[in-house]
Amino acid sequence: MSVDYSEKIPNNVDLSSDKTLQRALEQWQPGYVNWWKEMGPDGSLDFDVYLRTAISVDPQGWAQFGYVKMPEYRWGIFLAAKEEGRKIHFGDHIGEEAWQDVPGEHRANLRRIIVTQGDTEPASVEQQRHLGATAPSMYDLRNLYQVNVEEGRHLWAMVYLLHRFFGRDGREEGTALLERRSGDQNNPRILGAFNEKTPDWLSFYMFTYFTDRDGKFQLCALAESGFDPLARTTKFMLTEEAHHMFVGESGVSRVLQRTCEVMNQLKTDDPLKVRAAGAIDLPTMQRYLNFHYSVTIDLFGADQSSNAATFYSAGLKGRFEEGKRADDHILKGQTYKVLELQGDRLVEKEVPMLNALNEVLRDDFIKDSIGGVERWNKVMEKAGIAFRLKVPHKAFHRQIGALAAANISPEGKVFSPAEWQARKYEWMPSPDDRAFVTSLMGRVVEPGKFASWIAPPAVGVNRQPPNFEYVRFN
Ligand code: BYC
Repeated sequence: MSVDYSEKIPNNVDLSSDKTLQRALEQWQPGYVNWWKEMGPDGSLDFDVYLRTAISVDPQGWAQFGYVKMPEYRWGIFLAAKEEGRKIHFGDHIGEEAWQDVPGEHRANLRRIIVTQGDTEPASVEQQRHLGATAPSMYDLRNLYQVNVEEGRHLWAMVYLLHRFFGRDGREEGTALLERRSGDQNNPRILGAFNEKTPDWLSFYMFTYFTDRDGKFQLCALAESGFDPLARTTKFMLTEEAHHMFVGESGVSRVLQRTCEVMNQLKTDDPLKVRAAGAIDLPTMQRYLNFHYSVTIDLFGADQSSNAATFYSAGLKGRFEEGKRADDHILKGQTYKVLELQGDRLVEKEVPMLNALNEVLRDDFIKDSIGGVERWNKVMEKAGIAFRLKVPHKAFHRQIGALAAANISPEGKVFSPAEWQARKYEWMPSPDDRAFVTSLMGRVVEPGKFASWIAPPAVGVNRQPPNFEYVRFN
């Protein structure tokens, strides 16, 4: 499964044996590079960046590190190895051979899933494009660029599927993916969180912790797909996603570590004193967490969705770790609990599980997210500080699904719309919080130096020493 780098488009799918497809993708390629130059990391075209590139899709052998100018990064098409005799293992087609081509009756739904997934990838690059100007260190700058080039490759992964399996409309969707823009009034990205700004590095770490984790769960669900090429491409994408979540988890952890150092040095828990010392106070960390968590759990869609039921029963999108679950994998007649607002109370109600599969995946995500928040709390515990972070109630600040109409506090209490509005900046970053965080964002890019508000990482990328030159600015 090694990658052929002699081709214009590196790939492990024997692209040269399908000239029509190769030509179509080679025609899309310059548009992609133009998009990168216009919407990719600002002012970085000439930098040499210490990046990893896939050399094979085997778990051990895939990363190779070296200096690359990002517009010349070898984006390409990598599918995980084919599993011979693979069968569809959930839904109405359970037990049938996995599809190597798109079944006609599921074409529209599959295209929609692939386009939605593909749309998030360039969106995140657009959201992050100005962060290079305020990097807290050269190490962090390099990690940002690594995340960005890999999101670019994830777009390639989806565009390959569109071109290879969806003919003309697939090619049109491929073009449209380069035309929508994050936050654009007239032509926005498809999902809400991908039209929010990522204006500062705290937002970036929260985004890569929470929102890239939505990526993990959605990709895991798609890696179960009965449409084998989708399963194989998302399997490989997951190996890249892991690094993005690491950037988020370790980033937040380093911010907390620095804050705790300052609190202990000054023997204070007064947010204003912590801020005056150039660190980010813990209540502000909680408010950022509340915001990113709530916009991310919206990405799982409505709590009851006939689309979700169709995707599952048709064998297009499974559950997280579908293969490890001990039930009938058809789910007809089963139920699941979702929340509903009744008067001034949130109550649980049993609904058909097939319709609640967005909620099932959201709940799996929530469990996984909490794990990392507990690891963050260990930083405070070790420093002897009593403050603990926690994820807000799942009904807090929702815009999608039945709970969008409710006004819920992070503790899960129901408020009137006016009360909720009056208190929202206790719970989410206020303009003042954002201005403070922005004020800390000066650029620190000398090798081995770090901004005042973040601790250095425990180890360097690819075990490089602390003062390693990750980016050459030329
Ligand atoms: N914002 O029936 P519903 C990643 C729409 S992240 C705006 O619940 P469904 C990454 C919905 O489209 C992973 N609109 O929808 C992370 C529908 O619209 P229409 C991305 C929303 O289909 C970081 C309507 O509301 N991958 O990879 O069950 C960096 C009714 O909703 C939103 C995927 O999402 C929203 N948040 O569920 C880079 C996987 N939510 O048709 C990358 C593919 C829903 O009525 N996508 N709507 O106009 C899917 O599986 C599904 O499309 C969703 C939505 C789970 C997202």
